[in-house]
Amino acid sequence: MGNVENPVASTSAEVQLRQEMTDGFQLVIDALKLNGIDTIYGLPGIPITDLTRRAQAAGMRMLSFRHEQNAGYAASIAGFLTQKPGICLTVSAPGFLNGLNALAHATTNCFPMILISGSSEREIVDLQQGDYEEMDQLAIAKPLAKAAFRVLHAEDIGVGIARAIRAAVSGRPGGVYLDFPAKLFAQSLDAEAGRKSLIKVVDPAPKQIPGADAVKRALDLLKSAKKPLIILGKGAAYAQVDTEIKALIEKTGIPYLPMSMAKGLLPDTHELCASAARSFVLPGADVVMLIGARLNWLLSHGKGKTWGGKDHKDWGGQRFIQVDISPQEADSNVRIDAPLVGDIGSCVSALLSEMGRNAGSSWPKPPAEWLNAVAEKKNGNVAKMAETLAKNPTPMNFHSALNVVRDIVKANPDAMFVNEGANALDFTRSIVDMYKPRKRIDVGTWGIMGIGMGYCVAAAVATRQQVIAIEGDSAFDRDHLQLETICRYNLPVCVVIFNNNGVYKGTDINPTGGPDVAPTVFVKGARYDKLIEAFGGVGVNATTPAELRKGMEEAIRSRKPTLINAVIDETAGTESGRITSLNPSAAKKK
Ligand SMILES: Cc1ncc(C[n+]2csc(CCOP(=O)(O)OP(=O)(O)O)c2C)c(N)n1
Ligand SMILES: [Mg+2]
Repeated sequence: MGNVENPVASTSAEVQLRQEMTDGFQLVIDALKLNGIDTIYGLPGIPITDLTRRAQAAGMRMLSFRHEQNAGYAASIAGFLTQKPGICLTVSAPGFLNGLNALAHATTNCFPMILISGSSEREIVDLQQGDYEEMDQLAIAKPLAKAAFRVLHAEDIGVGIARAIRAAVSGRPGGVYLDFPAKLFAQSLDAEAGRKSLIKVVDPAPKQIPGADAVKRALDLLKSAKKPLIILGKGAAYAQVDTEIKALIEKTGIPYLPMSMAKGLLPDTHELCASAARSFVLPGADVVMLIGARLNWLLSHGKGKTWGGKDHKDWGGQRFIQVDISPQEADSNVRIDAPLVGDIGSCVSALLSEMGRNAGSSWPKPPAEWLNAVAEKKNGNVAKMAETLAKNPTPMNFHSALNVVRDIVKANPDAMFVNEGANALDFTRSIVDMYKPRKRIDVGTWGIMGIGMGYCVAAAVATRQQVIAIEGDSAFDRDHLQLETICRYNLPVCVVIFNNNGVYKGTDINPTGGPDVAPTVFVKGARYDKLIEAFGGVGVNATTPAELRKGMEEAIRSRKPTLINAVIDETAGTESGRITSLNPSAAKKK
């Protein structure tokens, strides 16, 4: 073997042979690239360090985070924004567990994401012999994922990744777990056999066409309505059929409510947008068409006082049409009179073409009485809000700060907008209008804190737009070190911390009079702006709307990583923001 004269040099035949080999690392990279996946969010370590290096060397964008949970959130929202599974890559056991939170979040929110984790040796794990980072990760991931797979042989990597992609994006999207034991990466394989084992997934999210009878049933019900309402959910935003949805709203002339992440699907300033009259249209409507929106807690389960019911279990008088990709969604909370099952694009197109066929261009507009009542309520509320926003109290409060944010977003409608907190979330959602689809990304189905900085990174990377984040000082809790990630990649992110000295408010006191502060209270007057300065970013302390405006305008002009510590009146918030009623002790207090 080898060259007799020089044992280190190889014969050309050997070089040839080596060039024709591939390995597990390479096949993972090749399989992802073959399927148009060019970005990985993760954190290196045994056994995936070389995978991160080689992915970068192969031209993929490899974004290293300071915590897997944030990388996972980034991957999940990248999936939402791009309709391709976002990839999160972690090490075994503890890294995997850190990523798992985001995997469950992706599944709950119907975001396509794949968590790829390295794992320890099967035979040792299965005999529980105490391997390095030993854990049966596949078993743990399964209940939290839409699907979970393990690959043991390099020649199965192509199939494993193809299955993961299909599971993540087809039907109702979700989080998928892929378990890659350490030994897999080092396995070598004939390069040609490796190439042939890869799968370029054909039609990963096939259209699902609704039945003609279901379309007709839905339209008959809609036409019978005297007080119709359409609710757009984030599923409608995910579908990327913005023109068709706009056409449906405008052709029917029906007032609509966008759920939080559907804001901007049509501009929030659209005359049919009923956001400012939410508490009037929900109990008032007689027929409600849900498009990619579930009747979960965010819509009070379709019943109770919100919907005109007598108590929390009582149904209102509404009849529902539900457009959803999952046949199991209908009747989950109340009766659905007209389920329309299919992908949102196919369903909305089918509705439009059936409307056109039967009614020509003259689909009957809803009764003027309903439209006028909605408009009156909305205009009244908008005028009231304008008065509140025009005030300039000292110290700055949520409203006077958001008056600035509102102007900045209006002037920069393409900017991505990230939002988390309690009051910092609820006030922002209702005050800051969005003008374009999929710009607003937030706490989602769980109302989860800690998504912010991961979302900022992914939004900047996936869209290349300026990112603005409005963060409660507590919501920002889990995120501090990702400021380093943002600075390291020099991303155009402007984080604004609404600093009210705590969770909901900064005013609670310890009833015992002891030295510990109350559990919801933080260090008074903390300077979050100093955190980003540690990593070379721009820090701004803003105590007035004018300072906030200047800081945000400068951040957007410079595209430099910026953190603005917006000092907010610590008495201004309410317990749990808008969802005080879900809080058992708060409900008792009064
Ligand atoms: C992971 C997680 N932990 C805890 C909570 C409970 N929670 C809801 S809002 C919130 C923080 C609210 O405070 P802040 O972000 O400062 O907003 P503010 O109301 O003060 O503006 C917390 C801890 C949560 N939703 N998610
Ligand atoms: Mg706070």
